[in-house]
Amino acid sequence: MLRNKSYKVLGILMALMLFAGCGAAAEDTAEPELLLGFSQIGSESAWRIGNTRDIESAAEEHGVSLMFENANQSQANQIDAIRRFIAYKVDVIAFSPIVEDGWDNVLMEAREAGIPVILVDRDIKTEIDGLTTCLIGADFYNEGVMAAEYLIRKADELGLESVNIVEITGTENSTPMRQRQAGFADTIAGDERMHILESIDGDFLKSRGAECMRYLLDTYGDEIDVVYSHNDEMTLGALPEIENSDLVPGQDIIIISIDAGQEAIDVLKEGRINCVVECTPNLGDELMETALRLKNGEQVEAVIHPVEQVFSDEMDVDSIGPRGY
Ligand code: GZL
Repeated sequence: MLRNKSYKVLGILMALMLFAGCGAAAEDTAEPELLLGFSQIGSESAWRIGNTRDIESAAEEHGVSLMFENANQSQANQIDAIRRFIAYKVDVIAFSPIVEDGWDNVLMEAREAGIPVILVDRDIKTEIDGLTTCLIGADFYNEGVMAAEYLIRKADELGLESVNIVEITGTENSTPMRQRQAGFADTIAGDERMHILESIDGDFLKSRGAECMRYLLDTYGDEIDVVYSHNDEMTLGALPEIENSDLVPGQDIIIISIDAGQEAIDVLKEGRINCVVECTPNLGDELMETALRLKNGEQVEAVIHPVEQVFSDEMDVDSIGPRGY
């Protein structure tokens, strides 16, 4: 009797395993819940590389099938990628526009194809309503405000009566460049101590940051009290140029940067820069959750800003943990 019973149990167990296996197999071949086309600007900075990494891992975690294209800093490549996504009939298109202008035609094609578009990181300028459904990205204006508010506190602490500033900006006509510049300028506008000697386009690139700093040092020399740099890459490019001019960054010149990647936090801890405003690259989860809501016909918020903080020599910098980008 025992033997018969064990055969029956064995048969039931094998049937259950077979069913589970089929289920798993069926699950593996199930259509992905969402096919998302994403056009990334390029790989110009640690921030951008961190943003890409975060989007790819979020797609995996959310079971989203991701068509990812790197535009290598070219708007034309981004427009081509969006047209490929339309031809491929993806469910949702997302992209980080390298500059704000020149998107109307391709986004009208996406709208005619019935494919919703999410802006990631940066915004566009358009006179046509309804070309995009949502912007997921930092409040760059506020980043500029936080940078200027730090400088005003620093000038008060040092008792400075006049503050000469040089500004190394990000890519001209990009949202972070326009808004970081405006937020900073509007905040110092009422402070008669503050003078911007010159703003120069560093294109968010380390090499350009070095070139800009070399030009500014040749032009203004030790008149410079502050460098306001729109991202860490350009800041890290500028530092050796300052040191080669026998000036001590963080002491002879106040250095303010934006992004707060690991390298910038490391030089903040060394005292070579004074303030880094955070701009988180970790937008992947919001992107996937928003895209899934759109696929399911749900309403989404028009703008989603992550919460960001300021790291500076006003705090215990050794307490700042790993940044992950
Ligand atoms: C900001 C992002 C900027 C970063 C730069 O959200 O658009 O582009 O600040 C990056 O590092 O190149």
